Amino acid sequence: MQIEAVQGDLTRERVDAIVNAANSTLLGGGGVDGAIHAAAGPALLEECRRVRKTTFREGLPVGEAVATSAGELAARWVVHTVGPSWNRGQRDEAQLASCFTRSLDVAAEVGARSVAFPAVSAGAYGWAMGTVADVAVRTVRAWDAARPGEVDLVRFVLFGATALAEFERALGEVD
Ligand code: AR6
Repeated sequence: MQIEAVQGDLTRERVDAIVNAANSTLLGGGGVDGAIHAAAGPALLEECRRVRKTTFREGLPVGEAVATSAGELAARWVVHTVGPSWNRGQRDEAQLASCFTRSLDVAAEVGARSVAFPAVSAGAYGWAMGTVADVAVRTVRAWDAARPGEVDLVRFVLFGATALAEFERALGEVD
């Protein structure tokens, strides 16, 4: 698997699946979630509503993931995951790791071979970017080791230079 980090706007990624740092309602919000819904158009919200009515009536749990189609985005699927909120006291790295593991599980299930992630939980949810980068890189590598050949490319798409630097550092540190 190729794992890379770039600076950019996740909504413009031409990969099979982009991952949304959503909240449990799946009904949109600010940050990357708001940008994805704005770029995808109303079809995405419609499908999220359907997922809520059928599969996740109580909301999508923290650390879980679910795939929908991607509306008008260039990507084919949006994989929605809910990161833990540091600001609300959700400080378990295993929950954050689960977002990356479950997102890749779900992406592989729908047949995605290239997946782009944002820095889940590093915005409104308040986790330190360096921690998110470490957990993200470590977890994606472990997933690939467990399921080799299933996903060819994971790209971390970061909004700012500081975020990119943290992911580049994490990628450069072999554990
Ligand atoms: N492309 C790439 N990265 C982005 C983009 C973009 N278009 N927009 C923002 N980011 P956040 P969270 C970065 O807050 O911390 C929402 O309201 C951003 O700079 O989007 O998991 C949801 O509905 C930051 O580094 O996600 C939830 O309620 C990173 O994406 C809550 O926020 C994640 O920031 C989720 O909070």
